[in-house]
Amino acid sequence: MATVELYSTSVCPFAHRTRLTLLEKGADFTLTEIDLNNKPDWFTNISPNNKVPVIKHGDNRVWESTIINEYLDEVFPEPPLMPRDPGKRALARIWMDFANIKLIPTFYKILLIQDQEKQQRWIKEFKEHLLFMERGISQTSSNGSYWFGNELSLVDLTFYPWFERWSVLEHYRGLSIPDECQHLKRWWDAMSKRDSVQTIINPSDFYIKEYENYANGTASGITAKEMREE
Ligand SMILES: N[C@@H](CCC(=O)N[C@@H](CS)C(=O)NCC(=O)O)C(=O)O
Repeated sequence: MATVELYSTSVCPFAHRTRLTLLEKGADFTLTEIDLNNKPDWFTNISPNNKVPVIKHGDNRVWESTIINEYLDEVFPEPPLMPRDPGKRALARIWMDFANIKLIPTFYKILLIQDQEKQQRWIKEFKEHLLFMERGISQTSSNGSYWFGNELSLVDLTFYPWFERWSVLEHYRGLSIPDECQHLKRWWDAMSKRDSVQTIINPSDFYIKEYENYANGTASGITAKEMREE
């Protein structure tokens, strides 16, 4: 089978999802690091939305991290990272969609929006999302450590990168995980110990420095512009 060619940026949490999935699958891949502040001219020919991650695999080119992960789960079936039961598969997609349309935009708005009153509103909303996730995981995990119990799934890999970047929220906005979120804390702890996570983990200082321009509102990349919109 063809080797996966991944175009990635080490600070990018969306690309982080893809790298974790490839590691969990034990798939062969090459990684081309893209400097988002100085993208090579050829990058627009590879990435239709001018973003990382994107993969080339044989004749296929796939972008959008959630879609890439489902593609990888299909072409590298072992170990499976989606539940087999259709009801649970639907639930997995619901939570991945929640990550993309609710939790993650809120994470960025807390940093990018400088108006104090608005920022506080986003912080409140972010905490509500965490409590909603806590209720979700307490129902699906049946007391295992991962979203669907003892088996890792794409849902875990979809959420994890933003938790590795929690030091940014803590450093710039003083946020910590609400005490009520005991299942989420246990999940985060279990995720942090996985080999795939440990292989590519970055220290808190790295993220604090990299996200400084988000926290002071000066970030001007495509993603920052999109996430700033209210
Ligand atoms: N929805 C996309 C988001 C990808 C994304 O926003 N990537 C960022 C880096 S974290 C990017 O490449 N941005 C280009 C830019 O800011 O110029 C996905 O899930 O893959």
